[in-house]
Amino acid sequence: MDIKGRKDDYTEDNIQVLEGLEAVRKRPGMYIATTSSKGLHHLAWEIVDNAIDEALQGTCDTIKVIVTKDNEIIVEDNGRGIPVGIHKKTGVSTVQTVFTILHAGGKFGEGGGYKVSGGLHGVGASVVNALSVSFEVWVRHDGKLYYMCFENGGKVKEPLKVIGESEHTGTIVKFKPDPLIFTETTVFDYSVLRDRIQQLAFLNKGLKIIITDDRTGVSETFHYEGGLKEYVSFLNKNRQPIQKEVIYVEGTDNGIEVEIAAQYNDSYQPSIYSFCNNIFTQEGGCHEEGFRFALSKVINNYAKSKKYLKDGDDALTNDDVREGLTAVISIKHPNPQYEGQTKTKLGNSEVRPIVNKIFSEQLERFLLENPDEAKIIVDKAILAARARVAAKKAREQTRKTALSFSSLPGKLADCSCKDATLSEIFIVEGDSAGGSAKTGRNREYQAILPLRGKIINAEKARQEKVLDNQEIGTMITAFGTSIGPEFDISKLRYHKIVIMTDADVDGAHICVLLLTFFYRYMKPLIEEGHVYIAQPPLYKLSQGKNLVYAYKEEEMIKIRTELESNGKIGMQRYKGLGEMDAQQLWETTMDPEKRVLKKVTLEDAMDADRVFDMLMGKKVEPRKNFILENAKFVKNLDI
Ligand code: TSJ
Repeated sequence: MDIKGRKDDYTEDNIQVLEGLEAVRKRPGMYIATTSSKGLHHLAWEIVDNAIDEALQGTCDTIKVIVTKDNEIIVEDNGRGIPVGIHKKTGVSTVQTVFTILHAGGKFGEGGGYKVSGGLHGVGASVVNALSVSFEVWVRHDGKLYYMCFENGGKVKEPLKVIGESEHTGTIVKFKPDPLIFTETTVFDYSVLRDRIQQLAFLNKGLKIIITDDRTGVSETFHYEGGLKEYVSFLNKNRQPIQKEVIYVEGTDNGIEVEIAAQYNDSYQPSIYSFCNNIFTQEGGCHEEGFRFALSKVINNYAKSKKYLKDGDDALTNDDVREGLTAVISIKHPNPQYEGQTKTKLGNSEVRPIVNKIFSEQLERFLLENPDEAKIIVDKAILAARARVAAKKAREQTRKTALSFSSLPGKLADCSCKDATLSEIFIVEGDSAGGSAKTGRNREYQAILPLRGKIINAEKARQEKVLDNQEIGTMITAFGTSIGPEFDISKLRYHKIVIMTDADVDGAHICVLLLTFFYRYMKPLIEEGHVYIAQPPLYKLSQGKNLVYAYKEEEMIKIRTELESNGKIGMQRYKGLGEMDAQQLWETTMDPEKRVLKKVTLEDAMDADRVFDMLMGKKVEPRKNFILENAKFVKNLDI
């Protein structure tokens, strides 16, 4: 396009710009998927990711994130500052371009590096502007401090201008999400922000990220020189590592950066997390496949060469060598392709041989240089292989038994409805609550399974042990799906599985045990949204014949204050489900018209696994701290 042409188009471009941001406001779902709390947080990530991009260029080492008292977000970096000159294509400043043209964020500088961006895969800062009531930016560059601001969905309030001097460089963005768009909530959740920020600090070693919540005065700094190595130590914090050090591998091939950290612990489950460009690839993909392939190939070769595996022995499987392995795989790719149901599976096939080569070479060297560590790893895998054979027999036995009895467990009070899509099963803590639930339920479509005995920790025990557990066996039979490799969701007998436990620490513990079992043995139940947590009320308030239930403390205080003005009130704090009679349990917790259920997400279940040991109370201190800190998990349980 020649200069004249550009000039002629200029007004038209301008109209397009306005239409662009208007389109975002008309259909926010197209750009941020949801305007729920999750979408609200996406806005923060979009801005943070832009600052992280600058850090990935090596031009920034500190990022500050602030939540203001007014629920605005401020993100500040000490990078080069967004370019302030006139942008060739738009004829206005680059700053204005970034914030008013869709998809203009990131690589507008020539030969820019990775377009990173989490969650939304980089919709651009302009989308955040479009969905904000106010949006301000400060740029420090060339000794000057520049400022520009927008209002009401990206309308320029003040164009870019110099407002002072500056000795440093960097960018500051401050925005306030528009309550007209985010109708559900405009309140940022500190624990959501801090968890991801800590993860970003682990994934980008050396980068310092400081998060401050002005609403509470809390501030935390995350800065890991060890990066992924420290991430794996963190994940293994409540497990018992069986190796002295975390294995750490890095390399670059064809512009693809690979970083892997791994350490075995004494549990029987793998905890392997992979990322591409800082995005959690929940469904795995080519980087994970390359890693898995290398892991089993190298360990098998080593075991054979050292004669730990004899000539006639079966090779160790992928599962055998992954047992008890905590690992994080992080790659940086200039052109990632995401596939799968949730677009979180890395599809770039060229990544597979690259990760395989880098990890194979360095793992092999590690084993040769550390024969004691190597023996521990091989021994663990060989034990896993034996256990696998035993577990298969146990599963076959379980299936045969289930078939031969071909009847449902005695303590299950089944529903009469045979349509699984309409049926629900309540897993209830304790016999007395189980009794009330059986009496109070709608027996047409609600089944009750009371739990009596202890549920085994599926994280800590071998498969045969897990299957031996009475309570687990009963659940498997009741659900009808079988487990593990034989799991078949089409056989599921109830489309809602509702965990109903007391709203105390022991109840939370049982809940965690159940989630851990589902996560490890029946993951599709969670992935496909069949698992729920019931929310029993915490208080009953009464005034004459008037009864009101409160599910949270704030709610109770509010109701109490309102009722008190009318005279004397009675209040009961429920310590357990058992304190409610059948009618009350139905009304408050089971009646689909009135109850509140929390749908369990994969993240909830993953967290359950991580926080597990703290709840087990083996070490008193962490347990106490957990209960104090677990605002997030208990809140998840409460909602
Ligand atoms: F999201 C955002 F755009 F609002 C935003 C961008 C928010 C924050 C907090 C920081 C940033 C940002 C952008 N920090 N640093 C940059 N860097 C650039 O935009 C930049 C600077 C120089 C050059 C160059 O080629 O010289 C290129 C780029 C992309």
